[in-house]
Amino acid sequence: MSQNSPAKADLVIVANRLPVDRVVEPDGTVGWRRSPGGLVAAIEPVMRANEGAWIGWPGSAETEIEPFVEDGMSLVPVALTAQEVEEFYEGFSNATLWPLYHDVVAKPEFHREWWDAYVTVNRRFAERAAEVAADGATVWVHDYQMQLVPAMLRELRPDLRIGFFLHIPFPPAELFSQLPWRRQILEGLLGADLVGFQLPGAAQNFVRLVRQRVGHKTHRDNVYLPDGRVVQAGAFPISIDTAGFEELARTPAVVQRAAEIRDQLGNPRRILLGVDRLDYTKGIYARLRAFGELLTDGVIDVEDAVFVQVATPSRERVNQYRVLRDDIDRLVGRINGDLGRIGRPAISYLHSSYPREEMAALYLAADIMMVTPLRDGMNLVAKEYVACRLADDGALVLSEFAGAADELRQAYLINPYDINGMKAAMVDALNADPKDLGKRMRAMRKTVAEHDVTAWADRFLAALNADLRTHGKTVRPAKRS
Ligand code: GDG
Repeated sequence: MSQNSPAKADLVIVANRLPVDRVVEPDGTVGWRRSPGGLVAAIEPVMRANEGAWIGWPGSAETEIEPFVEDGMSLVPVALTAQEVEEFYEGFSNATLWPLYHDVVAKPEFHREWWDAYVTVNRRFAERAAEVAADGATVWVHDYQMQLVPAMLRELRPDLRIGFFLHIPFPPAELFSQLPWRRQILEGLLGADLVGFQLPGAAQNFVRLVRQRVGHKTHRDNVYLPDGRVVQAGAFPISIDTAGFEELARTPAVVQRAAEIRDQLGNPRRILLGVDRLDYTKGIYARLRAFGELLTDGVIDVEDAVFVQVATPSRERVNQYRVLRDDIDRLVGRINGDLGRIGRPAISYLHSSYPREEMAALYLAADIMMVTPLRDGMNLVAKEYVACRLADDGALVLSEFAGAADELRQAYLINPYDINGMKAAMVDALNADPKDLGKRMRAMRKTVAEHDVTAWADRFLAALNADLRTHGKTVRPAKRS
């Protein structure tokens, strides 16, 4: 290990990305900025309480960076070559696993050299974690890019407590079984003591596959390995930094910006909003089509309602994402060309990413939030919208195929494949009685207030350490402010 190696950590986070982005200042100096997102916010307090370390890729190829401390967090970069970025990240992670785990809504590609790169990179992460973890430490591995790390790490360090959490769906056996390396992935995950999923159904899919494909004994959510070890599966639905979003939504500058946005859009009676990474799982195409048809049918008028779609650039080097971008560009162009008027485009389409404050202002400005994924592990945007609606107004149209639909039962739930059903729900939401909207929103706001991201992290870590309470080392809970 290098001289700059961090002190051994009692809590180690392993994730594809470090929680910081590299920034080059105007004067040429290079620094780091904490990346936006709930995961960092949730994990940071537990990291501080346990002098934790975070292992991840810094985000650019071919950069060897020594471990460093940023904003009080000990960060341990893992380098990837340009070829590994292509084969491990863009290839196996995002063109094989991502579509396979999302109901095969795009065709997964299977390439043996991508798999080899996945194995190599997972081993590098596992080795780094083995070096950094203190005796008996807890290691929390995140997401689909890292599914082999638990078993590789256990082999190197049997003393560790290892947890794994999958942020995306875990598919049913019928789909997962397409994967040529299905058994290796299952065995990789079984290296963990606790394997967490967003929903109970995903945990059941996993346990059933382990029984069928690996042949271990299982009972309910437990897997019994021949060596006597028990692996527990379970559902841990992730959430957001609810208080943080409420605070943003109360900030005068954000409130003022929301009014400004409405004004700049020409003060339409209704604003519909979509906010997504530009991803084919998010159902952006179908929702814009539904809106376009409502205009064509004369049910709504462009003078009356506008659709704002923020599509954050994502995975732009992966072919399916390029195709999607062209499809959406064309659809937006056609709808605006056919149905817009001077100064009144039907859809305000923004292919760009924005600061958190602007996101909160958009949530505040929108009367109807459209979250219509074809499949989504959770979908945090739905929860963020709800958290920002301090006045208990606004409507959430939500796909029943988003994990969030399990908790946000009072949303207008839709099947994103059923365009007529989606149109009907949009009309219902547009014409709803404010009292009814208030009742729905209050109930949903209560849910996200009670189940925030800190509660999620605490619950996962408590379950991971449950049987250590009496013998062994446990992770200290975060100090609450
Ligand atoms: C994966 C799973 C699961 C988006 N654009 C901007 C921006 N965002 C933020 C949103 C939200 C997050 O990114 C997106 O989270 P989602 O949950 O909606 O979707 P994925 O990126 O696909 O996340 C998903 C999640 O992991 C957590 O487990 O819920 O199912 O697919 O927080 O606000 N934030 C800023 N500017 C943008 O332009 N600041």
